[in-house]
Amino acid sequence: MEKIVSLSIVEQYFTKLKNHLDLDVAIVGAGPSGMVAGYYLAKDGFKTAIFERKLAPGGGMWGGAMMFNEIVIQNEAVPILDELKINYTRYDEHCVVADSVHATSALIYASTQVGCTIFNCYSVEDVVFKSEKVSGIVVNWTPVHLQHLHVDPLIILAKVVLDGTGHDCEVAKTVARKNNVKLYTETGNVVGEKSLQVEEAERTTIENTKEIYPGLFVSGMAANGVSGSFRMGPIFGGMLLSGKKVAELIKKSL
Ligand code: 48F
Repeated sequence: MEKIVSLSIVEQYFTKLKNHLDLDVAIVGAGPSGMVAGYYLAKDGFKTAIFERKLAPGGGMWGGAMMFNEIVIQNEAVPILDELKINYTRYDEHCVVADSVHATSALIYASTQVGCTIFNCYSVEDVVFKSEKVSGIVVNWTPVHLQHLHVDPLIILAKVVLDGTGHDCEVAKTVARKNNVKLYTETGNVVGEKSLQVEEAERTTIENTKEIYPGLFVSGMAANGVSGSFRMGPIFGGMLLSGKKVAELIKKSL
């Protein structure tokens, strides 16, 4: 039995990894926008995987506001909650509130249930850059980064890469910095996030969700950071709508 425990895990894991070395869509970051995008892409049959640095997927959604574990979602995004069977309570005519632990775990369940694989403990440290196009990601174990070990990474090819890394816009920054290219932003670079302004930020999150370089899309707070818009705090409708929008844009591009 001892051997079966180890062998079954090793064989199954490497089968899974082998099946995901060449993807339609590689999503960087399992925050709400990345997981919603993963849900809508995988549901329609696109080979999609999310690579998440941390042990637990979920990004900034678990903690609610200051660890009061409730989140606000405005009406426009409620159909996504309904589709993903996420429970909520109506607060007023504009918005509902949801338990953030329930909502986050529901997003993890819904996206993986339709076939989007999440690889946790993976840090994306670079992209594959071929023929002036983002064509995949370069990954390593998060503990390798934490320990500053000099260990070479692995490569995952993808027709499209989605930067869902949140406030840090890590993939977009790397692409601009390392390849001397101009992103489709006002400055040609990552503009950087502004301070808090809820309504404006919720609106621009969706507006800024787009392809910012051939093969590279952005969603969620990464979209706002790249285009220089505001943050919004513990309101999540924009994140969910951004994930849905980017999935639609990516489907059209493939
Ligand atoms: O920040 P995050 O939750 O992304 P999001 O979808 O949602 C933002 C909200 O949570 C919140 C907000 C809403 O009001 O402002 O902040 O934009 O999740 C981003 C995920 O990406 C992972 C990170 O650990 C987090 O789980 N991540 C970041 N950089 C990397 C990464 C990387 N280089 N490789 C892998 N994962």
